[in-house]
Amino acid sequence: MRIPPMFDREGSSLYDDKRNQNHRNGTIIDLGHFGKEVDTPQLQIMTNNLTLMYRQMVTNAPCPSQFFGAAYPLGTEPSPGMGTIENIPHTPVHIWTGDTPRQKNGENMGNFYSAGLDPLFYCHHANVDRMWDEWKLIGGKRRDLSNKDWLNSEFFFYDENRNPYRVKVRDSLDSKKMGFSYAPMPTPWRNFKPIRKTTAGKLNTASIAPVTKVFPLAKLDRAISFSITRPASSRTTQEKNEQEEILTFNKIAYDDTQYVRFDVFLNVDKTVNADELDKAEFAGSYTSLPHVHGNNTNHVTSVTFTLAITELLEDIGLEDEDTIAVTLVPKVGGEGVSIESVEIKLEDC
Ligand SMILES: [Cu+2]
Repeated sequence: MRIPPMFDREGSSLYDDKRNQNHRNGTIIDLGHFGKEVDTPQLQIMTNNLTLMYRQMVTNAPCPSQFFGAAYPLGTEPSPGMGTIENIPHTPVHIWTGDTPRQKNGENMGNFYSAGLDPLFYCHHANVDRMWDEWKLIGGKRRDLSNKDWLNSEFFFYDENRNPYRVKVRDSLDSKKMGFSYAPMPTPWRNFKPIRKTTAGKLNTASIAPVTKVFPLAKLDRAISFSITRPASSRTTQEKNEQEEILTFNKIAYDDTQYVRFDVFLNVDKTVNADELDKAEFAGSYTSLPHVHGNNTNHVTSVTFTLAITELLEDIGLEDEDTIAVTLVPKVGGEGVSIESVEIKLEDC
C-alpha cells in the first residue's frame, strides 16, 4: 500500500519530481483518493483499500467479462465498459501519485499522456498484471477468455534494438512463457468481505423515487437515491452460478479532460457516510483517468459502467426483494457527469 522506497530517493533514475510531494516518505496509498486531501484516518484508509480490493477482485469480478471489461469489437462504440481493476486500484494510484498540487494536468502519473514518463508507471502496471494472476488463483469462474478475437488481438511494442515487436494476447497469458513469474505475496484483501453494520433491514423503497423518474440525469452534483426493480428475485444457487446480476449505468457522459469519481451504495439513503467504504452496502466506485488532448479543449466521453451485485444482495439480505434502493454519491467532478439510464440485467457468467 506504499510506493516502494527505492522510487522515492532523489537523484535515483527511479525518482520523478513530478509526483505529489504530500504522498512521499512511505505515505499509505489511498485507493479511495479523488484528487483532494481529506482528513481520513490512516486506519480508515487501510480498511477502505482492503474493501476496494475485495470488491474489485472478488465481488465485482466473478466472471471474465467483469474482470476484463466488455468486448470491444471493431465497429462498435468506444468505452463499452472497463475491467474492474482497470477502474480500481489502477486509476486511483495514477491520480494519487501525479503532482496535482503543482502541475496543470496532474503530470506525470495523473494524466494519460504523461503517465509513462514516470518510472513508477512500469512498476504500477506490472502490479496490475500481477493482480491478473491473483484473480485467477481465487477460482470459481475466474479464468481467461476463450474468445478468439481477444486471443488474437495484436499490440506493437519495441525491442531493445528499437525494432517493432508484435505480441498477441494469447502470447501473454502465461508469464512463465515470457520468462518470469511473480513471487507469492500476502493478499490481506482476500478475506476482507465487508460485514453488514446496520440491522435496519430493507430500506422502504416506496418512499424513494423510481429509476424512471430520476433518469436521464442531467448532472450528478449531489447524492441521489432511486429504487429499481430486479429482473428476478429469490434466485437459486444454480441460477446465480449461471447468471450474474449486473447493475448497469448506460451512457455516463463527462468531459474526459477532468477527473470524475462517484460511489454506489445499495439499501442506504443519501445520508450514507461515503468516507467509510468498509460496509456491505458499498457496491463500488467509478473512476476515470483524465486524458488531455492536443488542443486541450473539452472532450465528452460516454461510457458504460457495470457492477456485479449477486454477492452483495446476499450479504445485505436482499435476495428475496423485487425492488432495491440505489444511492450514488459524487466524490469529484459530479457536476459535469450525466447518466442516461440505469438497469439491472442478468448476464451469462
Ligand atoms: Cu495506467
